[in-house]
Amino acid sequence: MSVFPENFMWGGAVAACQIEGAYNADGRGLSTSDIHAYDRALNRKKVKERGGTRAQIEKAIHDTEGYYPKRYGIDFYHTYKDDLKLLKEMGFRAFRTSISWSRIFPKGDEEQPNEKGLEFYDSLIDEIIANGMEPVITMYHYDVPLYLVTEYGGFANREVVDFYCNYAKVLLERYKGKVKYWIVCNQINYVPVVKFGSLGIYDDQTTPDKMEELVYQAVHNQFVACALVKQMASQIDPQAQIGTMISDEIYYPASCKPQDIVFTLKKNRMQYYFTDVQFRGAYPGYALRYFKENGIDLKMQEGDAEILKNNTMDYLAISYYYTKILDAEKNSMVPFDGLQNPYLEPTPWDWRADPLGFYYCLSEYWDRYQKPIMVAENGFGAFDKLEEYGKVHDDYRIAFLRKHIEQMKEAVKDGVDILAYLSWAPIDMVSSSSNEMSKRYGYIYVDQDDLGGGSKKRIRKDSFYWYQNVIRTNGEKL
Ligand code: BGP
Repeated sequence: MSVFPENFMWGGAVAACQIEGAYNADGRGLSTSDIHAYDRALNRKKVKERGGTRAQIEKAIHDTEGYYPKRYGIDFYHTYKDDLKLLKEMGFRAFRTSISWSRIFPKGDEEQPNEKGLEFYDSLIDEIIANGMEPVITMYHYDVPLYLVTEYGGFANREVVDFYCNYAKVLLERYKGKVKYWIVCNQINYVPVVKFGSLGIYDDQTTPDKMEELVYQAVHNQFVACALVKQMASQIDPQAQIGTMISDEIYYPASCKPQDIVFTLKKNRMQYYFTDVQFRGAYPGYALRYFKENGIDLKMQEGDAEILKNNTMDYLAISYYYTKILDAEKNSMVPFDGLQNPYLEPTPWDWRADPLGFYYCLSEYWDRYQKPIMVAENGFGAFDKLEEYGKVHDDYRIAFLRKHIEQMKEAVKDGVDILAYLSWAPIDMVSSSSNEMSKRYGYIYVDQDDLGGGSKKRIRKDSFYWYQNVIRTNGEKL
């Protein structure tokens, strides 16, 4: 008998902006994901920074010199039927992807959606279901329509909440009865870092001393937007499950010094802040104090508190990759400022893999909210080698995933309600942070290089057969 329930959703997760390509097909508008380029002039050594100033963004829109990997992805827009067949071959029970907001509303502020864009997702979602998988759909994943950024200033502008809700309404109505699991926003707690990709805030939108306030204002607007989506979903499709998503960023104290312990507690709370608001329905006292002491004055509209209170999320989606440690003397309260844990092995990108930390975080989130948890991402980015005889021996990836699934099993034994394990990413595609193809996560190798060259052929790695067996045995044979 398996520890996992019969209906446990084994599968994988991807994002539109890293996989689809076809950035200008069928009326799609540009989004925040489309302007991170390799600088050809610098011999592809440097990846241009995410976002930038307004002038840099305008320049990127018209640039013909750089290579923009996320505009091309792995061309999933045209290959999804064959790619999904490979996932079916592994026995996938669920598949998470996102909808590209600017395919549906190319500029973001139109009243009517782009029918051509919707038709693509009609077909993609039908195909996911026809291949025996439950679709898990992220409403947007680091790809705000660029026009909403340059013309409105992204989520910092309350008007964008209306545009987002209009977009979400179209999705909920169109996919009612087909999509049960929605994720309102990718990694909502990560927005202070990806403020451009996720919130649509650019570098010179305000003065540096006011940036933190602007970001938290945009986060507030996003909380309201998510709660309004929940409210709409209960009316449009009562079966729909609306989840929020965080990237696990729980820290360990670097020592047992009480100063480190309390500093870590405070910093972890500023991570829990996102889920505390979205599951408990109100701003926690520690966050209000932090805002007050740091000169952050949030503009809340009348009725916001009520909306947040009455529309908390149904489930928690998490991504989990690594843990970090904190030293009260060396670190600050700035988000994601931590140290590498000397007890853990570095991965090729110096993310410290920590399977026990996975058990720790699943337990923490379950203990805190008692809401179902969906593992929406977990995976190992590596430089894979395609052998001359057409094989990829990725035993390191198998070892990583095995150890993490073992720890997830421990949490299930404790009674943690885990809905799904969706590993990141079942097929190689453009990496989110580095913009490279060479940071690979897949069970399926894609023969494509950082500048888009290669045969694009799909090749089953060793991990493909391993994961197939994991699913076949419902997690018993690791
Ligand atoms: C998460 C993102 C994904 C993703 C993954 C791996 O934060 O939600 O989009 O790609 O991290 O990150 P990377 O591709 O930078 O290695």
